[in-house]
Amino acid sequence: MDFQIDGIRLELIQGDIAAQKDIKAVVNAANAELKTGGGVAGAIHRAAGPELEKACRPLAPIKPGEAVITKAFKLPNQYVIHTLGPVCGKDQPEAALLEKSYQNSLKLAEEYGIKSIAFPAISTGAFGYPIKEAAEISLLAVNKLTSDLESVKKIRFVLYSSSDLEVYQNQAQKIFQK
Ligand code: AR6
Repeated sequence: MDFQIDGIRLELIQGDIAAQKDIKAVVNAANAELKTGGGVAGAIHRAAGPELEKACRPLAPIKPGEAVITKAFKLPNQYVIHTLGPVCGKDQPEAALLEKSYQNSLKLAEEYGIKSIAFPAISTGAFGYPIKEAAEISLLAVNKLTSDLESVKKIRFVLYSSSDLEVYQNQAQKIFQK
């Protein structure tokens, strides 16, 4: 499902964040140490190869809501933007921190002149954020920023399951089709 907002194309798809060939920067749902892990971080580091962890070392640790950027090595992209989402029920205020993760990732994309960026559903796996709330926060974060974006022309959300995609589609229809 696609939307057009302030000249930005917003795409919602089901897929693997490590297989987004036509996208300049993919976002990693990272851990504070920027090491490989499970879920998104595992998929991204496996596909990028060990050089990615080496490149991350001098940038770690990061705090919830922060984002840093590296090259993408063997991934089919140019950059990886690593952000640490909040652990639900632990890092407070969690909604604001999750919003920050999206804002800071988009800010970095702008700084690097990146035209297309793909996000996973940050914090909704190991970090336990409910998908419906997380979908709303992430889509509203994008909605707030679209008018300020100059480089970024395409924002893709890559959802792992069909049920997560459905939740995102429902939230996006509420937010963007008023
Ligand atoms: N592509 C797209 N989405 C995926 C993929 C994939 N390959 N794999 C999982 N998801 P998570 P978090 C979905 O746990 O909650 C890591 O171990 C998944 O279904 O990757 O921010 C790190 O090392 C879920 O909806 O990220 C951290 O310690 C979403 O991506 C911690 O987990 C996020 O799941 C970060 O936890």
